[in-house]
Amino acid sequence: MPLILLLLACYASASPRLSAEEECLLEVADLKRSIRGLENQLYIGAWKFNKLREHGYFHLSHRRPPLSHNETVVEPALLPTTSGNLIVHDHDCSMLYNRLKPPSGFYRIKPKTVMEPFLVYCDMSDGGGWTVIQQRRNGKVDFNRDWSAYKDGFGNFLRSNDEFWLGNEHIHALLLEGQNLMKIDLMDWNGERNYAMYENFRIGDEEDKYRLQFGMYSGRAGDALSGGTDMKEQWSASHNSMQFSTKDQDQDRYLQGSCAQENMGGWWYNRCHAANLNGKFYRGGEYKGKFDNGVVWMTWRGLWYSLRHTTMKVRPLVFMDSLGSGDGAE
Ligand SMILES: [Ca+2]
Repeated sequence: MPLILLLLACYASASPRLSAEEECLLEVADLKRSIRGLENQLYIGAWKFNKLREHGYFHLSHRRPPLSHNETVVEPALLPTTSGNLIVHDHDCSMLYNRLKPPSGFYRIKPKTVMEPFLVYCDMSDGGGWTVIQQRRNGKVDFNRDWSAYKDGFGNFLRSNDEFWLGNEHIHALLLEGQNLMKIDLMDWNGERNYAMYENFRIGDEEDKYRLQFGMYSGRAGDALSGGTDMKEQWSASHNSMQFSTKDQDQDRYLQGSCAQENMGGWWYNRCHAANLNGKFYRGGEYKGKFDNGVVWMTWRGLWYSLRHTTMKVRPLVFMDSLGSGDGAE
């Protein structure tokens, strides 16, 4: 480790006089600044590498000098998804955005100190700083999965249009502290977009079966998570304070059967739903069937229309992208 050697050399050569000690401290501060600079370069390098894998090409702004005869080409190692020796600072994508303002893409975050870092998609558009917990795009990923799959997360974490569920353990950790804002972006099969936002979206731990809590709604797609505007609908379909259910764990309020089995996804089912974003992916929008099990947001396109794109993304309620930007604040 060159840094340790430099520090040792610095202390070994220091005379007992105070000025030398101060000189050493200055040098250490300089080294710390260099480390931060190198870490920033590492992030940007990791992003470039991801882009390269995604698109198969990448335009480097500075051309690498040609290799000399005795130099060998070193193949880049694949980025580890859950462990490794990269330093992860950021609790979520908003912290990363404030620190480096990188483009949208997959990055590793670490919401709690006692937690392995994990890969998330950061949406750095739409004001920036969004951590994405769910994405539907093309129906390639099966969302009709069991408890342990929803607990740990599933899907693909490589390309911007990949489908995934971040995992209830990760989502719980991500939303544990502070006040946040959940934004749900929707798109129908005509390309029309809509959205709903909820303040203080959070879920309980596994012991409480990842129970959902959320606050005030705003947006244009309607408050489907509260079950709609009708009292009767809300009684049967509000998702607030519901526990999570999957096909193998029924925590819903529908006594005669399993909402998760009928609606083919893991969700905070009541009796059963007015929103079913993890439901079955139907091409074309309108669908027929025994159950209203499509990718549904009832208050916008109704129960018998399955949406084409959905994104569930979260960031702190008070988000100021001017804070901490630039050279990496402490
Ligand atoms: Ca049931």
